[in-house]
This record gives sequence, C-alpha cells and structure tokens, in this order.
Amino acid sequence: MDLVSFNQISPEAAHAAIAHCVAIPGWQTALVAARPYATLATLYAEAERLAALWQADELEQALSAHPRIGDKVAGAGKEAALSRSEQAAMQQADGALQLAMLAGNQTYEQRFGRVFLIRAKGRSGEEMLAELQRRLNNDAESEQQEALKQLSEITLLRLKESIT
Ligand code: 2AL
Repeated sequence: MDLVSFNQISPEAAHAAIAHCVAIPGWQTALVAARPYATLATLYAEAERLAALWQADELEQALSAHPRIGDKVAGAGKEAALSRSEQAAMQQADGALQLAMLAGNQTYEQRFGRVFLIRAKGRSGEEMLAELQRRLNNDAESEQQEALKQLSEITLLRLKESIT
C-alpha cells in the first residue's frame, strides 16, 4: 500500500493494513491515530518512536505472534508467511545447528520465561545461534531491552514492506 492510501483509508482499514507488523494493539492504534504522515520517513520515525516506549507488557503481547527460531511455522495467515520468510535461513540449516538451536531455545525459555526473539531477516542460522548463546549471559533487565530492540527491528522491517 502506498502512503497516500494509508493516510486516506478508514481507521479500521489502516489498522488492518499494519496489524501483521506487531501484535501490540496500542502501537497499531497510536500509529493510525497520528495520520496523516507527510512522508514515509515521518511514518517510519513515528513507528520507531512508539516502539521505543515498549516495556515488559508489550513484549509479552507481541510474543504470541513470533514462533521460535527453528520451529516449523504452520498457518496460512500473513504473520505466519512473514515469519517463514524471515526465518528462511533456518530451514537450510543442517541438523546439528537445528539441534543446537532447539537446545538453546529451551535453555533461554527456562532462564527468561519467554521465547527467544531475534530479528531473523539478514542473519544466518549460525549468527542467530551465536546471538542466543551470547544473550544467555545477560541479566533479566538487559535481556528485556535486547528483546525489545529486536522486536522493534522486526516491526520496522515489516512496516517498510507494507507501506511504501
Ligand atoms: C522471529 C520471527 O518470526 N521473525 C523474526 O524475525 N523473528 N521469531 C523469533 N522467535 O525471533
């Protein structure tokens, strides 16, 4: 969708146009409410500014829509299709890497109580595993900040593919 259309459509339609970017209703509503945007750059900047306000609650809301790295992503919806394409590198990963990722995910979930989240697009399987292992050494607060930063990157990438 182009920016002119995004500015002009109903709030409901605009909401629907960005809903797959991140499963945080408050972010979606605020981004729609701040229309019209003069340029794409202002839209993306507002999206990033709003994302920088996220805390633990928002991270929790969003995780429902992010399958584990390395899991086979089922589903016909737009979010599932996006996750599949973002995580494409893992589908090519060899068995040892997939097993190491599985084990790392389990350790992460036991340690932090939620799914390991990383912007997968542009990263190889090896890079994601190395990041997972590095982040296991974080304390809870630093790790929450890292996860939120990754969530913001995923959201912005999805927005930049959706409104152009
Ligand atoms: C994902 C996902 O679905 N897309 C992405 O970039 N990262 N999931 C995850 N657990 O990090």
